[in-house]
Amino acid sequence: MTTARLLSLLVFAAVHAPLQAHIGSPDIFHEAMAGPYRLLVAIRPPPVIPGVAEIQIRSATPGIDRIRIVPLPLTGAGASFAPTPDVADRSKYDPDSFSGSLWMMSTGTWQVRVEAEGKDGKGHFSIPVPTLPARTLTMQPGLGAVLFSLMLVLAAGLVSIVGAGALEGQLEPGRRPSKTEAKRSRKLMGATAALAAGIAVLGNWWWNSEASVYSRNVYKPLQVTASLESNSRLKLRISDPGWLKFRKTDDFIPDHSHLMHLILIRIPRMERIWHLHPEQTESGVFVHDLPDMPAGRYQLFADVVHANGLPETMTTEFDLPVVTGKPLSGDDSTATAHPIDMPDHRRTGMGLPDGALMVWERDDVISNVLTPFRFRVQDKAGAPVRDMELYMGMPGHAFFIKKDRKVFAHVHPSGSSPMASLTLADPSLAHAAHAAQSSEFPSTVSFPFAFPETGDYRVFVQVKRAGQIQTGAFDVEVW
Ligand SMILES: [Cu+2]
Repeated sequence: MTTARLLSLLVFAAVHAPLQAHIGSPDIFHEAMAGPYRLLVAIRPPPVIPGVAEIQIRSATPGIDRIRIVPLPLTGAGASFAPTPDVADRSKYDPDSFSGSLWMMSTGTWQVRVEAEGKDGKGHFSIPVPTLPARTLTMQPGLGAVLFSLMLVLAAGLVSIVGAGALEGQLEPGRRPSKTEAKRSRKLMGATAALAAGIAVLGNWWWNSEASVYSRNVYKPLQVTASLESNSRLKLRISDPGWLKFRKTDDFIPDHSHLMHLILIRIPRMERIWHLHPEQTESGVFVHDLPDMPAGRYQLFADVVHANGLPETMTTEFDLPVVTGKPLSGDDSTATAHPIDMPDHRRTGMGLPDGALMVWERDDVISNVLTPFRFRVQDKAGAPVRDMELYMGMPGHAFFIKKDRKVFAHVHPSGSSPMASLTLADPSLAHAAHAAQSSEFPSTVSFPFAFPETGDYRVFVQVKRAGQIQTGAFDVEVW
């Protein structure tokens, strides 16, 4: 059984993906070592908060006796007081697969701590989980109708009990009620009916006000507008459409040493991509001096991470005239790809500028199935290259983008969480990345990901070799 086949056992039931951090791709994927065990984890955050997150874990290392999972806030005092962990259920069919569900109690950022124990010892890691209410649950019309008729029956019952109690209940057997008594009973019944109606109206008002308070909690991503100043300076203005008070537009923390990762894609053909890092000039304002760019329409995806570890992706479209700008520098990069309206769904190799080849070890791709997307870089002779470096602290960066741009996910070999959020969960990771800088890196990078829905996608993969940032582009039809 290949790794892809083994890992494909991590499957979520297909659901319509609500919009969250990343775009249209709310599930969280993570691949890391928990002590001696390599674990692949998929987490589906709850769509309503409080709600239940679904967790699936597969070990690539055999010999695990038990996996425990526990939810806790990502930051703040609660982060150090873990409740008693739950033991994840082992699959009946695959001894290396585990699953569980955990309650996420409040909106913001949580983490799931995964602890593995087995014949080789123990280990653990934490995965940040944004908890963003994506919708309010609505009552099904059928259930509403049933409950409404039950309420009418109850109200009618109350009225008739009061009426009978006031009239027949007071009479000796055999005596007929007088006119005055009958009138008094009818009055009481009328008053009871008015009271029942009043309670129903007040109840409805209370329900609606609760619902509207909750609907204000439903996650609304930050918004961004783009404008061009002085020919080549791009200005991004971030605004908050109104969500929870704790969200700010000036509390971003560096992720791979940049406050913002900006992806610009020329649309609709997606034949050019830029990965840039604008600077913050004032609260909610970022600027960047663009390189040379052709005129056209562009889609922008801007990744930021808040101080509480919550990642957000903003998006907008805008038009540019021909831009004559500065050469790219630092971590900025650009690449050219074939137009997405002429996709090649069987292409496995993409030539790189120095004659090397980036090869996608591809397999069939099915939506909602967690798959390691593996890319190998080989030299002209077909041998693995030996000049791979970290690009912004990572062996590689991958962007999974749907043709209609309704899905955008920025993924690393460690998974879908930004390094800045992971480091909040485990500060020792920052040192680990630093230490790794000096060693030689493998020529293969692998990204754990599951497409949230079927359709045509493009995958951009970026690696760094001997100081050069190189980008591959591949097309995939997801079933
Ligand atoms: Cu990245």
